Amino acid sequence: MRGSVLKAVPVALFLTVVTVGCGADSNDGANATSNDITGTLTEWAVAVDATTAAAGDVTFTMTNEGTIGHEFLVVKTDIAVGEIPLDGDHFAEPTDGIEVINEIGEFAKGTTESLTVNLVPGTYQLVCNLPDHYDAGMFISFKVE
Ligand SMILES: [Cu+2]
Repeated sequence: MRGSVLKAVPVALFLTVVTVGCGADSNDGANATSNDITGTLTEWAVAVDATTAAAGDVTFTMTNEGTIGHEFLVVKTDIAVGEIPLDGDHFAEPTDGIEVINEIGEFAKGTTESLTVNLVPGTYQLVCNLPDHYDAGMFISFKVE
């Protein structure tokens, strides 16, 4: 009995860290407006150098600076950032209330890919939807004016 309690403690701590680290502050310092955006994907965050764009073509040049593969989705939604309901370990595509505009499919660590999308005004999330990655904090809010 004593042994099983001790084994449970590290698991509980790990879950707490993951929950607290859910990317709430990952857009610090990125309030600029741009239609030519550079960003990174890491475990477990999406970061961009501008979080607002003007309506029209927006190019995202994303580098996977993590240690595993990641993908990059541009999602139009009014759902709060990080709160898209999951179907198991990721959100289903489609899910009510979200529109996946386009995506860069999973790409390897250390590589850079770009994606140009035509965006109308609204609120968006830039996310990775690989299993458990969104839940772990791979999302950031994005706005088009
Ligand atoms: Cu990912």
